Amino acid sequence: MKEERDTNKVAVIGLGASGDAAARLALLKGAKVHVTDANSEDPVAARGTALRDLGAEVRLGGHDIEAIASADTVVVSPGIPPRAPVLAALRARGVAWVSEPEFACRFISSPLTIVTGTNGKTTTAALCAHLLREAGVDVALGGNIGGGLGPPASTLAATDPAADRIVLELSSFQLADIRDLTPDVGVMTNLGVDHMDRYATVADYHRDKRRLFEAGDGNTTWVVNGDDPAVLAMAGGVPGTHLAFSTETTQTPGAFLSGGDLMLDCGDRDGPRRVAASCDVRLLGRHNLANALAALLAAAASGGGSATAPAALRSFPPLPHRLEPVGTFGGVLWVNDSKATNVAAAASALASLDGPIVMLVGGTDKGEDFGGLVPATRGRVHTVVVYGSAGARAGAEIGAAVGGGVVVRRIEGDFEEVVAAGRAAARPGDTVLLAPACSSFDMFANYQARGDAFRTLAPGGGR
Ligand code: UMA
Repeated sequence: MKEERDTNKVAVIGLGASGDAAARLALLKGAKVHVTDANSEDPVAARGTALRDLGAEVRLGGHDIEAIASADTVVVSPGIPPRAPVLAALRARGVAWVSEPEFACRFISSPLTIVTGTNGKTTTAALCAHLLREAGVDVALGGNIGGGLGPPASTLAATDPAADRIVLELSSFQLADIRDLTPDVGVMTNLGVDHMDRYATVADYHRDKRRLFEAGDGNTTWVVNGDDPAVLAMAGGVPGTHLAFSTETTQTPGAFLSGGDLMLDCGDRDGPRRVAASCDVRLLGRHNLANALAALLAAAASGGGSATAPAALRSFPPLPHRLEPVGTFGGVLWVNDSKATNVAAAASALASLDGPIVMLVGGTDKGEDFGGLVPATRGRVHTVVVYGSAGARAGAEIGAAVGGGVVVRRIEGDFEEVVAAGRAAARPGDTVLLAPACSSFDMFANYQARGDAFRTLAPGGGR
């Protein structure tokens, strides 16, 4: 039997940053809004009170399936996994839902540059927006990016006047439930393994990433990683214009390195041209050269000229929690890469730094094989401090794969003890690198809080 739906009602499930923004957008557009969260504590409670004052119906501490199912549009927060009971109940009733950026984009008419990928998507999206801004384009940045770097897509959709171009970072969780959202420019930075606590298989995770390519049309320009066979396989045969970036080979049309130069060839009559020098990129590591090439291509495809690129690259600082140099204390450099929440990202961080390194690895176990870190440790890392709920498994897998020559030290105490163990192992000239390869939720609210704690504890003075 078909449900009776209220065509002017929007239900929003989850009252985090994205649910809050979606509910505000729906209210602004004159919809009746039902907002619900399984949690009823602050900050969810405070958001609920504010939305109630704006006219929303708010249900906290559980979900009212009838109230959700009676809405014409159901918006689901990205942190709610598909197997959550609320979604299982909706599925059983034949009720479909959309992700928050999909809902937002129904109210955005500006062209969209969408950036996704396993790693590097925040840096690429933020740098692309910066390059466009410095080239004089009126651009807004948001989406998954969070961390104070940009708002949810719904906040951008509620902004009047709208920017001429919107750059959105989207996660696989958000891409899973898009429907009509169409990228003008779509960027895939790379495809690796992540979120194995949410997906049964890597193929399931990649299936959600593939939604980006399914969302485009013949007018979409694709910017893809020419060094990543999984990306190339996924993008192959997709309608639209294809540009690739590479740090390994000469990619045309696309972006590549030549000597110390960053080269661009957008497939136009100009052919390959030098746009900047590698040393204009202030970010550490070869993977950030790849991100810079991706951002340059995406900015060019989004209407940004390249004349301002060298100065724009030079004025783009390291982002917080992404290979962020915290300082040198007692001759030891401390580097915060708290955003390295999977093995591939942590291995990239390691490969970007010269040894000797003391590495801090641990947090919530996402089910990845920590042995994947080992090739990048060779010749660089002398001590790995493992901790948190993944600590025992990380220690065993790294220890087994690395053999002798590297000390693996397990800390069962709090994060202050972890940092103290890092300090004790480091000698002047060393780097202490926080690249946890895990999410943070066993000890912290999120990776930002973990990075902030590392920054605070790094100078010492405590234990
Ligand atoms: N909840 C329910 N019912 C359930 C389960 C959960 O109501 O059955 C509630 C929770 O109590 C919580 C809310 O749903 O209040 C879930 O919120 P959320 O986890 O979706 O968090 P938001 O604050 O909306 O943040 C999300 C993104 N978080 C995740 O995808 C986990 C943020 O990305 C993003 O910045 C924000 O939307 C705006 O778009 C962060 C992230 O870590 C940065 N992303 C992951 C990553 O980059 O690896 C994907």
